[in-house]
Amino acid sequence: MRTTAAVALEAGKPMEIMEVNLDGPKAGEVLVEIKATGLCHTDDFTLSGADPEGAFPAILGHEGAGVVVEVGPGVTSLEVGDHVIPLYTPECRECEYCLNPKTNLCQAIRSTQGQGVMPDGTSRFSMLDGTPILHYMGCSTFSNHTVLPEIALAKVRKDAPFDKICYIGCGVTTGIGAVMNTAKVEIGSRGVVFGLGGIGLNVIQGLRLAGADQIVGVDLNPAKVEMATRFGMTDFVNPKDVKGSLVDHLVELTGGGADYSFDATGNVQVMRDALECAHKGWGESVIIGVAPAGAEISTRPFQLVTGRVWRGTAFGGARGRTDVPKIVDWYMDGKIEIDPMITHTMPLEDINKGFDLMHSGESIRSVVVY
Ligand code: NAD
Ligand code: AHE
Ligand code: ZN
Repeated sequence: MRTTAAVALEAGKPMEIMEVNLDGPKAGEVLVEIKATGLCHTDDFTLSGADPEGAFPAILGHEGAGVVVEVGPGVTSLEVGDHVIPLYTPECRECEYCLNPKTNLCQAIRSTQGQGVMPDGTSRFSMLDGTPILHYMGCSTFSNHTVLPEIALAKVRKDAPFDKICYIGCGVTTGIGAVMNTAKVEIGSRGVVFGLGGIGLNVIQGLRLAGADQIVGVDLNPAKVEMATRFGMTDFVNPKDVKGSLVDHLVELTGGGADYSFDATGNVQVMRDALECAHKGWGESVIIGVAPAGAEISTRPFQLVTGRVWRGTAFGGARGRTDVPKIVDWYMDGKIEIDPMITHTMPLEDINKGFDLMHSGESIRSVVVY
C-alpha cells in the first residue's frame, strides 16, 4: 500500500512529508493505522544526529496510538479494529528478561529494532523509487500507517481518545513509571526533578500520586513553572538564579537532600547534580534523560560509598502490554491528567513546526493528529 509519512532523510535536516510504500504484515506482524502521535525529545535527539543508533533515511516517531488494519499469519492476540499503542519496549513474555521481574527490557527483537528493521531483517517501508526506509524504535509513528510485531502493541480500550493516549506510548508512562516502578517512591518522600518538559512533568505527576511531601522542580526555563505547579511541584529552582552551588542549594532546600531525584534533561552535568543532591545514606537518583553519543557521567565514588544510589530507567520500567492498558484506564478514570500537557496539535504537514516549538521551549507536548 501507499501511505503518507514524515521521512527523516538525513541527520540535522527537517523531515520531508511524502508518499511511501508500505508492505503488508508478515508472520507475527500487524498493520496499524496511526491516528495520533506525540513528539518526544528522543525523536529530536535522533534527528539531530546525536543518537549512536541513528540511521537514515528513517521514519521516526514512537509515541502513537491507532487502529489495527490487518494482521499477519500467526497473530493471535489482536484483530482488525482493535485500538493499540505501539511499544518501543515490547513484551514477548517469553525471553529471559520478560521472565525476570527485575526488568522490563524485553530483548526478543532488540537487535533488529536497533538496526531499524523488522525481526526478519528487512524493512516494510520504501521510497516510491524502491529505496528502503528504516523503521525507528520499532514504531515509526510519523507515518499514517506502520507495521509492528504483535509483541510491540498494547491493546487498549476503544473509548479512549487517540490524541491524548498516544502520550502514554512514551512520556506519561516513562515519567510516572520512573516514580512508581523504578524508584518505588514512598509516601512522605522529598523529590527533586530536573527538567520540566514532557517527561519531567509526568515525574512530578507521579510523585504527587505517590504521596511525596516535597516536589522540587529544576529548569532553566521559568515558563515551565505554571504547568509544573499545576501537576504538583511545591518548589521551583532556576539554576540561573542560584548564587553558588546548585547542589548545596537543593540539599538545603530539601532539609539534607532528596530521597529521590530524577534527571529528565539528558544533560550529563545535570545527571551529576541530580545524584549529588540526593540524601547521604539513602538518596536514590534516577537517570531518565538520553545523552548524546560520546557523553559520559561522572561523580566522586565517595558519593556512592556514602549511600547514594545511581540508577536509570527505560519506559519507566513498564511492561507495555500489561501496564499500558492500565495507565489508559487511569487516564479515563481521572486518576491521572494528560490533556493540559498537550499544548499543541497539528497535522503531519506541520510536524517540523512541532519540533521548533520544542526547541523554543514553548510547548510541553505537541501531538500530530492524522
Ligand atoms: P523536553 O524538551 O520536553 O524537556 C526537557 C526540559 O529540560 C525542558 O523544559 C528544558 O528547559 C529542561 N532543561 C534543559 N537543560 C536543562 C538544564 N541544564 N537544567 C535544567 N533543565 C534543563 O524533553 P522530554 O520529552 O521531556 O525528554 C526529556 C529527556 O528524557 C530527553 O533526554 C529524552 O530523550 C529522555 N527520554 C527518556 C526516556 C526513557 O525511557 N529513559 C523516555 C522518554 C524521554
Ligand atoms: N539509542 C540511544 C539510546 C536511546 C534510549 O535510551 N532510548 C530509551 C527510550 S527513550 C524514549 O523516548 C530506551 O528505552 N532505551 C532502552 C533501549 O533498549 O533502547 C543510544 O544511546 O544508543
Ligand atoms: Zn520518547
